[in-house]
Amino acid sequence: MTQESPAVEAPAAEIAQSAAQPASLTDHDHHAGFVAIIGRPNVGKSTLLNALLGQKIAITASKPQTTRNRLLGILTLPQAQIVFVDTPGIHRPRHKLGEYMVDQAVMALPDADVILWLVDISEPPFAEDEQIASLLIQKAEARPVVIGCNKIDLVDKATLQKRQAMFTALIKPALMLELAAATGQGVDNLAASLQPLLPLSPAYYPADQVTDVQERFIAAELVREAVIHHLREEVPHAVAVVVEEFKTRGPDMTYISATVYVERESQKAIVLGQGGRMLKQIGQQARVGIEEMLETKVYLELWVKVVPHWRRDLAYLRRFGYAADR
Ligand SMILES: Nc1nc2c(ncn2[C@@H]2O[C@H](COP(=O)(O)OP(=O)(O)OP(=O)(O)O)[C@@H](O)[C@H]2O)c(=O)[nH]1
Ligand SMILES: [Mg+2]
Repeated sequence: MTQESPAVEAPAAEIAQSAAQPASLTDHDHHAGFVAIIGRPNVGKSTLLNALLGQKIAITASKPQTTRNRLLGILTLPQAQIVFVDTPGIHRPRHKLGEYMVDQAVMALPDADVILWLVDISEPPFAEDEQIASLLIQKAEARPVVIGCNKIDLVDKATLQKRQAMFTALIKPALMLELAAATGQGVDNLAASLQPLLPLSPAYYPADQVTDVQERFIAAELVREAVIHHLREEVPHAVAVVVEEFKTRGPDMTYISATVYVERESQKAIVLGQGGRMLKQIGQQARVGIEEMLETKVYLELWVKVVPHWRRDLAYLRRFGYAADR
């Protein structure tokens, strides 16, 4: 990937700095590059990103279509910098939000040095997996495709091998690896195996930078994650969260005010719950996660508002960060 690519979301100064640093003699065996994590919804892409980094930057859930934006996870090792790109699950979109999500995933392909196709090996390939394989055959070009067989904790050896044959029948990978992102099994091995597939290059990002998004974005995501965990089926899909205020109040207190947007009055009533009890529980869960991230106490204020059909409304998609010009 070139350093001018728009998917390298480092501030211009950082790009200029790394461009100005030619690979020195000590860099001759340093690898750096971008690994796009692609897959259908719910296979464990975001869980893997967090496991690789040893910290939570991406929200996860047992329900599909959790991730909505591309998100970088920067893993700096002694001899490599692997920039992982978490992407929304590839699915058949039903509205503009879904189209944006799938676009985010597809757009990560040309910018990647390596494509990590993550599959859920506890299930046979879905129709979506077949579509992804065709997409990769079209778009991967010379990039190595690595198949990551996730959730090996859920299958026996014989099933694992049978399923691996089913996936490799769809596309011939450069490498196939087994892992369980949720337990950490095989995660270090995955990073070590990807390293030599990346180009020789100096690092793209400072060694202490872990992601390209701000704490404010992750805070909004943690509220959305709490909504997904507490509410069933359709409601989470209709939710967007905007952090309105994010203020440091003293050395050990952050004040955050956020709005939870839904599409219908009936959904607002569900998010609020009897006497506001559901919103309180959502707020409590989100607050704990945000406090862990910020390492301060957090005062979190949540509001709920209705915007009919926002998932089909470009102006609101833009406002919520779900438009191409994010
Ligand atoms: N048993 C098991 N569950 C896992 C593993 N990895 C992830 N999961 C679970 O799978 C579910 C989906 O995980 P996510 O990381 O949100 O999946 P995703 O691919 O990012 O999903 P989308 O963002 O919707 O595309 C969660 O309930 C995870 O805990 C694993 O190795 N083993
Ligand atoms: Mg995800």
